[in-house]
Amino acid sequence: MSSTKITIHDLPKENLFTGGHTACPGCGAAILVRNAMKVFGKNTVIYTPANCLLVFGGTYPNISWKVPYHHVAFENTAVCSAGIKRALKASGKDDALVVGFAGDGGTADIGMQALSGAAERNEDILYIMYDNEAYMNTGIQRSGSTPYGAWTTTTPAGKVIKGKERFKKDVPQIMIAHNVPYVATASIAYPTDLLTKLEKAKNMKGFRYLQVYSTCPTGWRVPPEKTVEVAKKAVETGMWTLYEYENGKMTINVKPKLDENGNLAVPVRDYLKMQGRFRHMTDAQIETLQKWVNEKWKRDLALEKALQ
Ligand SMILES: Cc1ncc(C[n+]2csc(CCOP(=O)(O)OP(=O)(O)O)c2C)c(N)n1
Ligand code: SF4
Repeated sequence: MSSTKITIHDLPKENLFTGGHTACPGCGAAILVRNAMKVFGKNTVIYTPANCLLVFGGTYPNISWKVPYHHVAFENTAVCSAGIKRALKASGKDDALVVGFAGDGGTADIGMQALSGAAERNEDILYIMYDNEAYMNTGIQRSGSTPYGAWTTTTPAGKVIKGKERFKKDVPQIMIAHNVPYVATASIAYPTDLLTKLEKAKNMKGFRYLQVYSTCPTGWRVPPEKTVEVAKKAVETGMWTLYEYENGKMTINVKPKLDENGNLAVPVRDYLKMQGRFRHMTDAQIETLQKWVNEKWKRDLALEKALQ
């Protein structure tokens, strides 16, 4: 699975997602989209459903996109992107890249049916989920991608419950189960890994899925200047595994430090204490989450071994 590494120094100067947008300071989604557009270039058509990205970059007349961009409804990113690609193909413009950019709510929950259908048909599109782990645009409601224990406005931390009681839905594994050509996880804190994956996905045919860890300082109660630090800690603690699945083979790209027993060396507590959304968590809850992370890491390793 070798490919030429792309670093931020390889990117062109011109922004195809321009400054002046209204994302919060430190928004991971804005960092992702600006850099991704430099990889994709001008021959790109974008679809975004309702989400923060639509609001901060795509509300008329203050539009940041310098390429054609479409919005229809919240639940149909994959099918609208696929329709755009088919229309381009029919009009002799098959060389254009079509990218659907959706949040985790628009992907893991409401967009899942359209996503699954498009993946099963192997539509020729690149689908990117920027994962800020809640419905942020409408006021921080929990999604299927919100982690265990996190405070959101629909999983409050009070006497009855203390944050989300369910674990994070593993959407990349759901996409792998669709047997599509490319599935990868990435993070705004690992730019070379991210840009290399974007470049690779851009140049492939068929259905490609990327899920990118995108810090949300506002919804996570994190100072904006800690955006990248928090994202790095997610990988170091095993809360986020960086891997890619390409034509049936899986590779973990960054392996976190392990102790002498093969367990994750950096405790999940180090990640949680950086964020207000986890502040209320009890020792028992932290232990529950640590167990889940240890098991997830072992499962990721086993999958890598199985998919060689
Ligand atoms: C069918 C439908 N239901 C609900 C909404 C309201 N809505 C707009 S954006 C949004 C949240 C989007 O969350 P997510 O996809 O996680 O993206 P984020 O806002 O976090 O960027 C919701 C619920 C809508 N536009 N359409
Ligand atoms: S709420 Fe979060 S995802 Fe939305 S613009 Fe602000 S930082 Fe970005």
